[in-house]
Amino acid sequence: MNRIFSGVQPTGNLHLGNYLGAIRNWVQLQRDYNSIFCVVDMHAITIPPHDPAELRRATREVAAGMIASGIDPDECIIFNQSAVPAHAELTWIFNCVARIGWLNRMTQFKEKAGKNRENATVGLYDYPVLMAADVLVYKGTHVPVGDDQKQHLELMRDTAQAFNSMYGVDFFPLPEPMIFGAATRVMSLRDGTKKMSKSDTSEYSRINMTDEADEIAQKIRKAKTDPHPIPETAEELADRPEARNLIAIYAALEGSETDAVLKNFAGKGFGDFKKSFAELAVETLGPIGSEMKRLTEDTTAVDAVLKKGAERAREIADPVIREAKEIVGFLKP
Ligand code: AQP
Repeated sequence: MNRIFSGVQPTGNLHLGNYLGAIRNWVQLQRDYNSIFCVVDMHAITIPPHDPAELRRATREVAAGMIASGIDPDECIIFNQSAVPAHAELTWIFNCVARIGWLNRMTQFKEKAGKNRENATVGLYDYPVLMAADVLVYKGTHVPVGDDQKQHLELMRDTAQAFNSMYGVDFFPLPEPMIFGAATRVMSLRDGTKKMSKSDTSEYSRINMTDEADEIAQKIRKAKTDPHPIPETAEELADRPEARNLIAIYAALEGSETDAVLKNFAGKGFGDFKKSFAELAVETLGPIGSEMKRLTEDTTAVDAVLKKGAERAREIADPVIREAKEIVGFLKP
């Protein structure tokens, strides 16, 4: 059976983009794939400063978000990355395979490092190599991600191929990205050209999965739009990024297409649309948010899922890293 691996960073509150672009798709995939879902806490420390207590809170919250959204911890593996040392070990081997030129092309590094690149951590620069190790240490074949991660997937495939050819083996698979539907890139509610992100300083830029109904409604009411009514065709949304984003999110929440939403609302103003939008968002996220809160009040259940998940993950990763080390020529300990 094919194996999927995907992860979420515990870098803040889970939001609608993480849900529509990633977690909701994983819930569908778990039936057909051997599935590993990871809270990537090692990735989360690549941008300082960070607060250790907040990292622990967010790690549990992400795991709770996966469980509350419908990922079954008995069927799938849910664990936190730092609990499986093989991720770090394979990263070092891959650091000696991947090329600086490849990493220099990564747009996410450029965006996240900002203008003061000299001050970025080595970890942030090396992020895509750790991500390659995350998937390949399980010989993952498919990686469901948002469309922002396509470039990292290319680097992962290049690294696997370079390792195989460097050592004359056919050891690592070349993982395929899986990118889904209308909301592959949910944009900020304040700026339709920026992706919705946990680290955006504006709370009004995103809807968190644990937001209460009145917070969701308020954020949607305040979401940036334009003065024009809702058009009849998707082409007319081309130069209206905020309008396009809200319609796309609505379609994703409803499980329909942009055209169907436009048909329903064409000619109306955004005031009416936002009321229906808020109802739909509360209906979808409300029960998930409540369950997440219940699961994080007493952390025993989430901690038990992560512990069991890490044990199962190590059972798969340990033989792979052992063999990779032998291929490289490291003596057996
Ligand atoms: N806005 C988004 N639209 C669609 N998918 C998204 N994802 C994240 N933001 C959006 C998808 O969620 C999964 C987990 O992402 P992540 O937390 O590991 O990293 P990220 O993409 O860097 O997410 P954030 O929210 O922007 O976090 P920060 O602010 O910490 O960088 C991935 O599959 C991602 O594609």
